[in-house]
Amino acid sequence: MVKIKVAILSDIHGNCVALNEVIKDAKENNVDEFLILGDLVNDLPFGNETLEIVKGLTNKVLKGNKEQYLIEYDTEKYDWKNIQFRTVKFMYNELTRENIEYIKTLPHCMSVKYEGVKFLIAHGSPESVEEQLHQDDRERLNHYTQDLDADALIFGHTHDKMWYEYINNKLVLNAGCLGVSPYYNATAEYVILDISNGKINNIDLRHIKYDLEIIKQKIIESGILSQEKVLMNLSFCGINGNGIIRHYFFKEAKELMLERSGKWYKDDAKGIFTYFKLFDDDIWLGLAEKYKDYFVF
Ligand SMILES: [Mn+2]
Repeated sequence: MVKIKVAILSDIHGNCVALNEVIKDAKENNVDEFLILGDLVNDLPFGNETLEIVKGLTNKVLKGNKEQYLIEYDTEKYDWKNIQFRTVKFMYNELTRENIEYIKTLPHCMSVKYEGVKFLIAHGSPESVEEQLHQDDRERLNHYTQDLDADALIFGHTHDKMWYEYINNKLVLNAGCLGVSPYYNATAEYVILDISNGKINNIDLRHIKYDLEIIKQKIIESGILSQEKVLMNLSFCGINGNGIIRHYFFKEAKELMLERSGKWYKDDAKGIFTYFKLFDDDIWLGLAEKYKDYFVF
């Protein structure tokens, strides 16, 4: 009987420090194969470093919405003035041409099969790189599993804690968030599946510690802080246990936009505004002032 161990890594978000710790743990656990579910780059500024690791690990890699921003920016060169968009521009300028071309080749979902078990993997959902599937979205989860031509549907994107259950006899697994999980201090989430004889025999939801101080120094050295500090601070809140601050910030920004304009987000940006949700600069900076005690940069 052949046994295989498959590691599922989702939402790295440029956290190459966490990624290296996860790979080390996976190898110690005799993982044979890696699946990587998108949002490889963006929020943390270590894009090329992260992509080099990813490319060396596997070719079973999906794009996420964060890659989609860069792909569309490369095609359209939007002239967005918003402060909020500066981190995407920074990443676009940081990435090598080879890496921009690489992310353009990535699919948003993929079928894979190991030892007779068929998986459909996606970043958001099988239909969209941006759709969020939470565990309480019963109607959508039923929709995606009732005629699913696979034994398992696996995705990430929501940054919910890892979860799984069987729906319509299919395994539905959210692989959590490796790079910026908002629920823990400096802890990466990923999943190892044990597969043999046409069955998934074990689902191991793993939590791996990494060194926050190394990331902090790397952020300072990256130069991103001279371009934009607010999103960087919010991302850091997302990894140092203050994820709730990031949550409040975006919730309040949406409410202030709604009050002002009748819409949650600015809608004058072209193309990727459907993915990339923009707020007015004064709302963005006002909230940064409000939450500055939680910001480290
Ligand atoms: Mn995403």
